[in-house]
Amino acid sequence: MSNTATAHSPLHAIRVHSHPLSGHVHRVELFLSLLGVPFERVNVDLAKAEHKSPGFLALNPFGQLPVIEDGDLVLADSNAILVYLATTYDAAGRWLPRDAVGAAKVQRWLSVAAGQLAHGPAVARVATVFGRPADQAPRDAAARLFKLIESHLATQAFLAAPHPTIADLAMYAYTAHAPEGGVSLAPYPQLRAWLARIEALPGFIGLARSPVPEATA
Ligand SMILES: N[C@@H](CCC(=O)N[C@@H](CS)C(=O)NCC(=O)O)C(=O)O
Repeated sequence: MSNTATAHSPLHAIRVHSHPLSGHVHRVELFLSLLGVPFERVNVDLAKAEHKSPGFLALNPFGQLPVIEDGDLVLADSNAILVYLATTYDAAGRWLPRDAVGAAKVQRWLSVAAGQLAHGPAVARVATVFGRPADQAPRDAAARLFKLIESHLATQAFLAAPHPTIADLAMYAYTAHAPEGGVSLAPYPQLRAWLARIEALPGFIGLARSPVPEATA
């Protein structure tokens, strides 16, 4: 799919409060890049707890990344931001279909991204990348999720529609980077082919690889 026609472009770059290792931030920056919407990063130092500072809490009382500023709009939560960007800047309505069933199929996977993906692969990765004690439970949860996705992708190229949607973007980074958390993708050829299809989209940008040993088997 080529860069989507935009409903309109913002008059100024969208500000993304960001961290280079965050998969939640990545899905927002990836979508902006695929849409061709200009954005600028404001890096937030999680190690220095800048996300709990009064200034940041004024933007997001939950004290989490990402947050965007688009003119006067301040918006937190990665999946809410994807919905906003699709509704505002994708005139064709392909990234978030407008019909009831199409939109619901996308929402189903946004819920998985905020649920099983966040609690499985993302938790496993955060432990190794940030040097915290690793636990087997999120790795087992990741394997259960990937097995399910593997069979889902046996009959379709993308998660929620015959073409890529924001569901694929929300699910991408913590799946692609699961080996950094000790979860191998080797048993899931359909899943790896789906990752490659996303990586082939014009305007794709990746999440930085972390310098940790990766699971390969
Ligand atoms: N539901 C939120 C979760 C975001 C999230 O967990 N962000 C992490 C960075 S990847 C964060 O800010 N963690 C710091 C904290 O929770 O204190 C979203 O989708 O934006």
